Amino acid sequence: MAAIGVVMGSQSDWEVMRHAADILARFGVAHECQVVSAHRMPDDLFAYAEGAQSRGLRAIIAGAGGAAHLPGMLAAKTAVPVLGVPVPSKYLRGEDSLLSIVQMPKGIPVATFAIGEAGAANAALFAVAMLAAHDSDLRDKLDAFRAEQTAAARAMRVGTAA
Ligand code: RP5
Repeated sequence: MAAIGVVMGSQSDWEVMRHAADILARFGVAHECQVVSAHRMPDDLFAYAEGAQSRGLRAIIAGAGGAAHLPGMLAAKTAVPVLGVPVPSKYLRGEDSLLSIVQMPKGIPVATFAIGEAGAANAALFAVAMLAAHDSDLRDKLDAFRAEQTAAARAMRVGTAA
């Protein structure tokens, strides 16, 4: 049973959203990935949101570009936390996506992440952290992941040694 749903408005979003799936796979978190277009599949969007809680989803990572209403509409239809990922768009480079997702009116929150692959990966890391609050194995894996990053950063060298 999937704990995290990864949804996106189009197949063209996958290049970005696969970074969320990669992180979830790395942490061994059961997840599902699918296209649920808000404006082309509104009935599917409602069905997905309405079934999220009963199917055991603990969070939904939703990526979309342009007038990106997918995360907000999902959040409007389910109390399962929605993590929004602004996908870079063709003409406005994702600033439209970001503003569409982040500017939710008061009352229906969407946690919004950075534009593009960093946002997708961080949304997944955030979901892992949420699950890790009640899962010590996952917390250990998250600590190890961060320790690895710290070691890699400490090993960075620039310029020429004197
Ligand atoms: C949005 O429109 C999708 O999330 C995607 O980012 C964008 C373009 O979709 P396609 O025209 O590539 O299907 O709904």
